[in-house]
Amino acid sequence: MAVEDDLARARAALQMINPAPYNAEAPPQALAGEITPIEFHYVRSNFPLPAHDGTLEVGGAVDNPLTLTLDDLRAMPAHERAVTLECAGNGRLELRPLPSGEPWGGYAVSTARWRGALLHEVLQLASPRAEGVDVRFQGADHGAYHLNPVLADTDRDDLTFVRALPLAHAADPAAEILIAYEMNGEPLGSDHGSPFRIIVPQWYAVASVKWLKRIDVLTEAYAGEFQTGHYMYEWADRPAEPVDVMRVRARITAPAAGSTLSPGTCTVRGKAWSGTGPVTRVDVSLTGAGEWHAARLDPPSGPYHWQDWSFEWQANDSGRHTLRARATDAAGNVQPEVPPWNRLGYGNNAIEVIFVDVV
Ligand SMILES: Nc1nc2c(c(=O)[nH]1)N[C@H]1C(S)=C(S)[C@@H](COP(=O)(O)O)O[C@H]1N2
Ligand SMILES: [Mo]
Repeated sequence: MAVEDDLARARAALQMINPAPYNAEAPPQALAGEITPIEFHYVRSNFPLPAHDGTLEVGGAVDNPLTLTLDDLRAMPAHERAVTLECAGNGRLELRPLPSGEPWGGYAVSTARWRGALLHEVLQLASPRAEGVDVRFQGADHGAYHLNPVLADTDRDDLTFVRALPLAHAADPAAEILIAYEMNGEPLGSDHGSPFRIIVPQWYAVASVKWLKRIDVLTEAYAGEFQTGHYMYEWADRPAEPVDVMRVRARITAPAAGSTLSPGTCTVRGKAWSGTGPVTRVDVSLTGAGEWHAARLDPPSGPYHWQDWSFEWQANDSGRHTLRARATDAAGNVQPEVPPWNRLGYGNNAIEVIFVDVV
C-alpha cells in the first residue's frame, strides 16, 4: 500500500500517455531548469515494473565472472554526471503518417544528475576476453510483447528488455557510462530502474537499461528485439540503421505555444542538446520563412547536459506570429525542416514551430 502511494505521488506531476506499461511525458516546466526534478522526469518502460533481487551478474566471455550488490557498487569510486536523456520516440506524434508506437509529443526528454560506478571499471574487474565484441545488458523487466509480428511465440509471450553496446564503447573510460544507483542525490526510484541502471551519455535513452540484472560480454554482435527489431531507423529509400546517438535538437520553453503576449520585448528561450554535441549555435526565426537570427547560447555546464539559449524579440506588431528555433552542433549537424520519417517513428528532430499572438 505504502509503495503504491509512493508510486502515485511520484507519477502525479507527469502527463501520462499509457497506463500499462506506465509511460509519461515530462510537464513543460521540466525543461525550465538545469536539472529536471525527479517527479518531472519522463518515464518510458516497455513492461510492468519488475521485481529485482538486488544482485547484478557479470559474465559471458570474461575471465572473472562477478556477482555484485548495491553495496559492492557503492564501494567502488563514485562518478556523477548530469545527463540529458531523450527517448528515441520523442516527437513521434508529429510524424505523418503516424507510426505505431507510444504517441510521444515533445516532452520525453529530461536531465538528471546520475551517480554510480563506472561501467568500464566493473568490466575491468570482470576482465573481458580478447574475443569480446558486444556487451549485453539485461533488465529484470519482462512480459508479453505483441508489437512485432515476426517474433517467435516464446518471445511474444514473455520477452525481457535487453540491449547491447559495442565492447569498445562500453569499456572506454572516456564514454563515462555509469551503473547508476542515484538520481538527483536520491536512491533510484522504481520507475527509473531501481536499484541500479545503465546510463549511456549521448545515446538515445533506450541504451540506458533500467533494473539492470545481468551484463554479459558476447563474442558476436547482439541481435534482439530491442536492438535489431525495434529501435531501428527503417527508411523508405535506404538500408535500416540502428538508433544510437541523439540527434541535434532545440526546444522552445518560453513563450508557451499558443500564448497571448502584450506588445514589447519578449525573451524567447529554450533548451538545446545533441548526442554529437555540444550545440554550437541556435538560430531563431520570427516569420515562418527564412531569415534566421542568432540566439544567445550558453556554454554547456557539462559534456552531456542540455544548454540554455535565449533571444530578445521585439514583439511590437500585433497579430499572430510564428516562432522557430534551430540548433546546430559541433559536428555540423543542423535540424531539418521536415521530420525524418521512418517506419517506427524514431529520431524526430525537426525544427519546432510555435504560434503566439501579440495583442
Ligand atoms: N529495463 C528497461 N530499461 C529501459 C527501458 C525498458 O523498457 N526496460 N526503456 C528504455 C527507454 S526506451 C527509455 S527512453 C529510457 C527511459 O528512462 P526513464 O524512464 O528513466 O526516463 O529507459 C530505457 N531503459
Ligand atoms: Mo525510449
